[in-house]
Amino acid sequence: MDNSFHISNRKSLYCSLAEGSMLLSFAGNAPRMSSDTYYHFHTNRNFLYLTGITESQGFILLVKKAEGKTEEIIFALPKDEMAERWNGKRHSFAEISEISGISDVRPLSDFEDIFHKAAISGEFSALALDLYQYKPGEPELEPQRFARHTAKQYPQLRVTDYQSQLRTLRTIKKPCEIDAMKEAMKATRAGILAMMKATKPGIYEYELLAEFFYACTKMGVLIPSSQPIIAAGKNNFCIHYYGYTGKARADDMILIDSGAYWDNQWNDVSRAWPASGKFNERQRLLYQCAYNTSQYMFDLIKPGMPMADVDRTIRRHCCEQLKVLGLVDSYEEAGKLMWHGGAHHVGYDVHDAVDTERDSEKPISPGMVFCVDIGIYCEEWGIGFRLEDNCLVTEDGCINLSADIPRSIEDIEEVFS
Ligand SMILES: [Mn+2]
Repeated sequence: MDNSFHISNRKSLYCSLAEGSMLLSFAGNAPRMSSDTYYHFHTNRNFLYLTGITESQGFILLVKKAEGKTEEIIFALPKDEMAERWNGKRHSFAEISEISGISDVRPLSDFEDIFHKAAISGEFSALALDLYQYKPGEPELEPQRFARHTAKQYPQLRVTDYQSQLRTLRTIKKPCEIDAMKEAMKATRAGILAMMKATKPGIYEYELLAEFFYACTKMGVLIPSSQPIIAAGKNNFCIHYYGYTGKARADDMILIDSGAYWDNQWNDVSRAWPASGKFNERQRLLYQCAYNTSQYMFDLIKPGMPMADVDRTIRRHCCEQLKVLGLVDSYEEAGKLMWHGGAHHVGYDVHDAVDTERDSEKPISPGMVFCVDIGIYCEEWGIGFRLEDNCLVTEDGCINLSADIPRSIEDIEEVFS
């Protein structure tokens, strides 16, 4: 994305930052897998949103002084010929400056001194950090470590969490983000269609995984997905199943929950189809409940509706149909078959800018992109699946960004004919 996107993101953030504040955002490090092997590095999304830099270990210091004067510095790994011989080229400081639109780029080693001088200058009373990702009991993350260090060394700085400001910004997508999601959707579609076309009774889940990766990678999507969920039969009853070892029987439903990634944006799409290519009666009855509900939601969603209403309406609409089938007696029993919520934002993260209870009653606005996700898990019938699409909110309604990926019973069966 063009640096004007990241410049405008920082500008918006400054508006919500109090004078006399500093803000630090860390790119992060890839965790060690074993010995000298590391997991694939996935840059901290807030850092990426603010800078466009995908390299590890850097961080950005933003300050807002009295009278709204702002300054910004990126600290990054300097060039290192030997390290680059092994692990690939690092950006030069000029390149970092070009990507981010920040002119002041310095080596990591400069940070301690600059931060110390600012912290004791008397100009600042608060330090904002990205603290939301930490869950008690998990290993401490960089922002938590820095919060502890600040509280001890610089008690005059009140440590705050800037996640809610960033969340507000990130939930409204700019045109370049929507373009990237649409581009990603071409690969998502190709990957899902490849899996549908390869499906036959007796196929293993890992064979479908290979089809998905092959189709996406061939299109230049080198991170084809956050870990794809590909399940058959009883494995569909594990919502986040990553086994890939199951074998589909003719009567099984296949469930996939996946999405490609393009220019830092994710898709998150779920589809389900019968391993035989033809829905049997019970599969048809249940699938039609989810499909009708999804169609109903895409007709209904528009700006002004509270976000939590998406979830509530999905539940009510789907539950009414499950009642007709005799699978539940009342709305209170919906949870027997509907095991998860029906809406979450998607963008820089697959579960983007996590909704808190406070956010969920806020009205939907144009530029939001969230999943409309209808899951039905009927253990009694041995059928579990979900239908999940990506919904872009427009000025007067919404658009289904994943509408081209077969979703009606007729369109799915057509793929197999
Ligand atoms: Mn999903």
